[in-house]
This record gives sequence, C-alpha cells and structure tokens, in this order.
Amino acid sequence: MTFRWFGADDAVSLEYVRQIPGVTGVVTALYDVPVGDVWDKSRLSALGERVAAAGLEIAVIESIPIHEDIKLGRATRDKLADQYAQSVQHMGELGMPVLCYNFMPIFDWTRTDLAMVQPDGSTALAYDDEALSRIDLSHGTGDLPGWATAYDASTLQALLSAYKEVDAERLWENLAYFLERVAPVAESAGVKMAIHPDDPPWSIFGLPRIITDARSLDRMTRLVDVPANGVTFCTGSLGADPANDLPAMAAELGVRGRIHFAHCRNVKLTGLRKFNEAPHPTRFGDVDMAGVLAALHRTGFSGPMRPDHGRMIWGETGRPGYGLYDRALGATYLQGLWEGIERSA
Ligand code: DNO
Repeated sequence: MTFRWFGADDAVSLEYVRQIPGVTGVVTALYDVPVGDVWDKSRLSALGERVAAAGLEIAVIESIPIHEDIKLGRATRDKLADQYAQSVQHMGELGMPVLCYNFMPIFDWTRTDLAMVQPDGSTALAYDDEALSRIDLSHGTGDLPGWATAYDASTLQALLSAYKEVDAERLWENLAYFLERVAPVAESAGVKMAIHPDDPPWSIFGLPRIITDARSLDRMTRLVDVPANGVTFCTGSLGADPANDLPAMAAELGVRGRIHFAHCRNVKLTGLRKFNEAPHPTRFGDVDMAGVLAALHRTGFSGPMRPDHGRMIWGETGRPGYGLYDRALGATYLQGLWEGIERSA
C-alpha cells in the first residue's frame, strides 16, 4: 500500500504517512524540473534518501510529465523523448520500479468543483460537463478549478490551436512514436511504465483524449508489446464512464500482466458526464471496488496500490483531493478488503 506525497511542502508529512497502518511506499516526484528536462540522477537519489530516512521507500514516480511537443508530434520530439528516456534510465539505476505518466493534451485531471458540499458536511471534487462548457479559457487556465500547470492566455491559445491539427488518430501515432523510443529503455532499465487513463475519460475543450476504455487500454499496451509497457488502473477515471466494466477490464489487463499500479477511488455518477468523488468503499459510489480488487487478486497483481483522492473531512483543509484523513481511511479500507479476498480465496 502506498500514499502520494507532494514533497517537502506537502502539509501531509512523511512522518504522518508512515503512521497509516500498512503503508510502506510513497508515490512522489521532483516537482520543480521544467517539463522536458532530464531528471538529474543525484536529485532523484536525494529524494529517495529523504523518503528512506522516514522509514518508507519510493514505490512509484508519478509523474514525469510529457512535453506537449511530444504529444503534438513536433520536430523537437526526438530530443525530448531521448531526455525522457534518460530520466527513466536514472529511475532504473536507483531501483525506482514504477513510473506513472499520462498522455492527455494540455490538461491533466479536470474538475469543475473542488469542494462540493456533501450531505454529511464533507467536501468532494466534482465534474459536470455542462459547467465545463461554461469555463472561459480566453484568460488562460486561471478560471479552471485546481488546475496545476498555469498557462497564460496567449500560451494556452497557441497550444489549443496547435492541437487543431491533432485528432485522436494523430495522438495515437504520437503516443506510439514516444513509446517506441522510451518503452525499450524502461524494459531494460527495470522500470515499469504505467499510463494513467484520461480523467475524465472523454474529450474536453475539443481536445482528443484516447486512453478511456478497455479497447484503448488494450491498443496502448500493444503499441510496443513489452511487459514494461503497462497501465495505471485508475478506478475513478475509468469509472466515470458507466460503459466501462471495471472488474472485467482489470481481469483482462491483469491476466496479461500489464497493470503496474492501481489507483483506487470511487465516484458517484449523478447524470450524463456528471459525477462527484465518493468515499472509497463500494457502496458509496458506482465503482465496484470489491470486484476490481477481486479481479486484481485473481490475476496475481502484486504491484503498488494507492488510495486515490479523498474528500475533505473532519475540518481538514489543504490540497484538493489530497488531504490526509479520508485517504488514510481509504488505505485501511482497501487493505481490509484485500485481506478478506485473500482469506476467502
Ligand atoms: C490526479 C492524478 C493525476 C496523475 C497524472 C499522471 O490526482 O491521478 O494527476 O498523477 O495524470 O500523469
């Protein structure tokens, strides 16, 4: 069981993370490296030492962001892919086993409300496609709730117009081009690459999104058919589309040994392309968490798992989705569920 840690300025300290029963690994990154630059091996090593000093280990690097030029297929992509591969090589040399990354154009995970008040007084992240359509991007990313990478108006408009030339099939080609250069390096360096599904799993702001369902996950793992080319099975992202049968998808990918990391989060679907995040246990949302974990167990999954986003409860404030309390409850729930599955197997 692992827990995401945002580095030295995370309000949730490593010391607190260590006190969550059963959590042995952290999921973290170097947060200040400009996108595209090589991750310096000595800095990565220092990060590992810091985590080790707290009695934990780095289980996953999440994420080394992919430069937009790679996703756009621009000429600079060769150099950028080489630099990316170099960072992956450094991970391998330091024994950091899993890399979570995504291939979403411009925007990573996207919500329209970061603190939707729930009936019990807690707050949760929420998404509503209609509310998204009212977001004005002409001033840059400023109006977008919680978005981490800030773009000013002109940079964002230039990126959005560059993507007019990149439809879904083009994005697939660009993903293949990237993986052909990086996945073999990961394979030989002993690093498992785990693509994160698009969140939400449909096009937003007219941009293509391709990692959304069973077919696309299967297609992606076959672009470069090596074991290191795998997936982060994110129940919350994939679960936002009711057409996704999560236990079946976990079974299919799991049996092929391509699930390298599990993000466990529940979502409550409240309308068409509308949902809010929910407590982790199965009965609070539309994700069959018990079914997913059973499928992972059956297929011999032994990789890292983390409780994904939590609500804000007990008066906690902090980084949306990444407070301590609700995620810690998630970690213990997931371990209880796993223990039950193991016992009854
Ligand atoms: C959200 C996270 C994502 C994830 C990236 C991986 O909370 O799951 O931001 O880290 O998509 O690159």
